[in-house]
Amino acid sequence: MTGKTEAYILKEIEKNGAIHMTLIDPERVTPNEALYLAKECEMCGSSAIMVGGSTIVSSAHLDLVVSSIKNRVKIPVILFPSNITGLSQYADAVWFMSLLNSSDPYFIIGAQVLAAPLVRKYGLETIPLGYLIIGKGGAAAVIGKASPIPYNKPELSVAHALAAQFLGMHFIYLEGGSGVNRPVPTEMVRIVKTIVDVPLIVGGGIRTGRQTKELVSAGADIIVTGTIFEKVERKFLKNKIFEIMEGLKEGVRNRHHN
Ligand code: 1GP
Repeated sequence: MTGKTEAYILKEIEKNGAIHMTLIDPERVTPNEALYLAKECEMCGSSAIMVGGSTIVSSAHLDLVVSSIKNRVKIPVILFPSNITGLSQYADAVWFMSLLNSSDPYFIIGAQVLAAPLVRKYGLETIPLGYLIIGKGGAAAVIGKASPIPYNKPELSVAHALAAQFLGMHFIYLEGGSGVNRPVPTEMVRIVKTIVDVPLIVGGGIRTGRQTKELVSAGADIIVTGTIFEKVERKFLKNKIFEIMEGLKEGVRNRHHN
């Protein structure tokens, strides 16, 4: 069954060719800072706010961050949990995700079993997501005990993504790792997109409009950025968001020319 947030995401992709989501790590911001960032991103055309990080120290703080965004921003807030502590009843939906290349069953199905009753109690919309860590993978690779897929082995990404699709997952996320120096290779995105039917999310280490353009023109349906908006000075934030959004639009236009 497709919930309201998922239907909105699919419609946005259909309408725009590709969309952007902003990732906010609740551990790195106050509720006010999160709200400021979410409002700026909404104004500049981001389609949703994702909230999550590799470590969640306080569930109470996560609740404050999510509810402060929810109160003032119209685009959906989607949880991006690294563990059962990443849930909040105030969000619109949760990426109900399995780390496909973890060597620890906890991150493939264990955490999901523990989280499911709470997700139901909170009435959160679940969006099934196959999550795949590529290359170095940053903190997510360490926490999730991933066997990262080498950059030059796109066929391994294809095999994992296809398995996720056959298991019924609605989206595939190619994760380069938050704050890494090198995003997922465009060639890998291109090959996965050619073979896999479900929408493709790409994130990790994306800092420029140019990188966004290349990944979108290779076939990424959703681009996620987090670190770059946290790091840029406030006076340059709007420019940076516009740069990413422009790259996204150019990438879509580029697809039609290829
Ligand atoms: C991390 O893919 C996301 O899970 C975003 O990465 O923080 O590098 O933008 P960045």
